[in-house]
Amino acid sequence: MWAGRQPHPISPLVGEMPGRAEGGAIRRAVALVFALFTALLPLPALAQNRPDVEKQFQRWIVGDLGPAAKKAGISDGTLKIAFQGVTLNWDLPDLVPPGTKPPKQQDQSQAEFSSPGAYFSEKRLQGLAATGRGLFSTHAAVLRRIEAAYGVPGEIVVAIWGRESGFGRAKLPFSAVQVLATKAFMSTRKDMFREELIAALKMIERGDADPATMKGSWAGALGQPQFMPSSYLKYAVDFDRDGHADIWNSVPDALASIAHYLQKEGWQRSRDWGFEVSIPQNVSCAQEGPDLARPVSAWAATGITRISGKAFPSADLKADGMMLVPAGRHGPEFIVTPNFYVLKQYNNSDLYALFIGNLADRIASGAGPFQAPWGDVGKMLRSDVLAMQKALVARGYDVGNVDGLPGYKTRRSLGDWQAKNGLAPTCFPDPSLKGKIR
Ligand SMILES: [Ca+2]
Repeated sequence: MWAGRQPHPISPLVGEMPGRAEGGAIRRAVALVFALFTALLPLPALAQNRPDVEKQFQRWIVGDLGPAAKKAGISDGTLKIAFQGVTLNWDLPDLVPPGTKPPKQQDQSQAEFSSPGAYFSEKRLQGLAATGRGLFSTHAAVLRRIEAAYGVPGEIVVAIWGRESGFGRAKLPFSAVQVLATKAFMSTRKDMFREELIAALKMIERGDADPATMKGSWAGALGQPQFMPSSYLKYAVDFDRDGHADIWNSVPDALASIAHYLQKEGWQRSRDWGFEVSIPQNVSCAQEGPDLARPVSAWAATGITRISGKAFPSADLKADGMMLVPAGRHGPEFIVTPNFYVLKQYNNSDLYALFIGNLADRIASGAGPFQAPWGDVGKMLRSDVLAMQKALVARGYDVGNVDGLPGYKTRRSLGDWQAKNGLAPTCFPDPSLKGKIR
C-alpha cells in the first residue's frame, strides 16, 4: 500500500545465493557478512541531505502517522487539510534528523548548576506584577465568575497568564502542526510529540481550530495559556459561550481554561498556595516534601512563623502544609499547601510554582520579593551534584532522581547526612561538601 518503505540493503544479495557455483557463493557469503557487518557497525553519523529527509517525512505522514491517526478517529479529509504544504521546520531545537545522533547527555552534566535565585528576576516580576494588576481590574468581573465556577483565585489565573504568554501578548509565530510533526518525526522526544500531534489533529477534526490559525510556541504549546494539545482537549472551556473554546483570541476562554486546568488537577478552594516562613535554627530543614505533610498548626507549634509577622489563616492552620526550602538554609523558606503542587502540574518545577505564587501575591496585595535573600551557594557543576547523589545512594539514602539536580529528596537526605556527621544541616549541596561525601 505504501511504496515508501526502504528496501533492506542486503536483500538482493540473499536473493542471488541459490544455484550458483561454490566459489561465487563464498565470495557472495563474504560480501554478505561484510554487508551485515557494516550495517550493524555504529558508523559515524552521516547527516542525510534535506531534500531526502523531506521525502522521508512525507512518506512518514502517509504510511506511519496516517494509519495511527485513522485509528484515533481522524478522517482522511482532516489529515489532508492539516498537512497541506507542511514541510519540516529545521530551525527548531532538539532535532535528531535521520542519520544523526541525539546530543550526548554528558554535556549536560558539565553545565553549571546555578543558584535558584537566578530564576526570580526582580525586573521581570515587577513588570509582570504591574501589568497584571491593571489587567486584574480590567477583567475583575469575569475573574470573579471564574473563581465562583472553579474555585481558583483571579490573581493565580492572571499570574499564570502573564508568565506563560505575557497576558496573551507574546507572539506565537509557529504553526502547531508543523512544530509537532517535525518533532514527532525527528526529535529527542518523538513519542511524546507524536501523541500531541494526534491530539492536535483531533482538535482540527472536532472543529476547535483550523490548521492555519492554530499557532503555538516552538515547543508546540498553544495560545494564551500555552496548553499542549492534550491539555486543550482536557481543560479548554468556552467561557464566553460563543460555541468555541478559543484560547487564542478570547480572554475569558483563556482565563477560564487555566482555572479549569487547576481545578481538575485538584486545586483546593479557599486555600493559599503557601507562605514564606522563618524556620528556627533548632528545627531541621530536612523535613521537606509532599510525603511529609503535617497540619500547618503542627508546623507552627515547632516555632515556624510567617516572615511577614502575620498569623497563618485559620483555614490553613487546620489543614496540611509542607516544608519547602529550595536553596536549603541558603535562601527563602516556605510552608506550602497542596495547591503549590497543583501549580507544579502546570509546569513541573518548584521554582515555577514559587514564581507564580509570588507574582499572584504581588498582583493581589502589592507584595514584594521574598524577604529572605537567595544566598551564594558557590559554583558547582551538575556532575558535582551527581557525585554527591551517588555517594548518598551508596549509603542508603533516597535522593529521588540521580540527575545532578538537587530536588527535595536530595536536599533532605543531604541534611540528614550532615546532622548524622556532626555538621549543621544546610540541606543544599555546596563546594565545601564535595570532598566530604564519598
Ligand atoms: Ca468562546
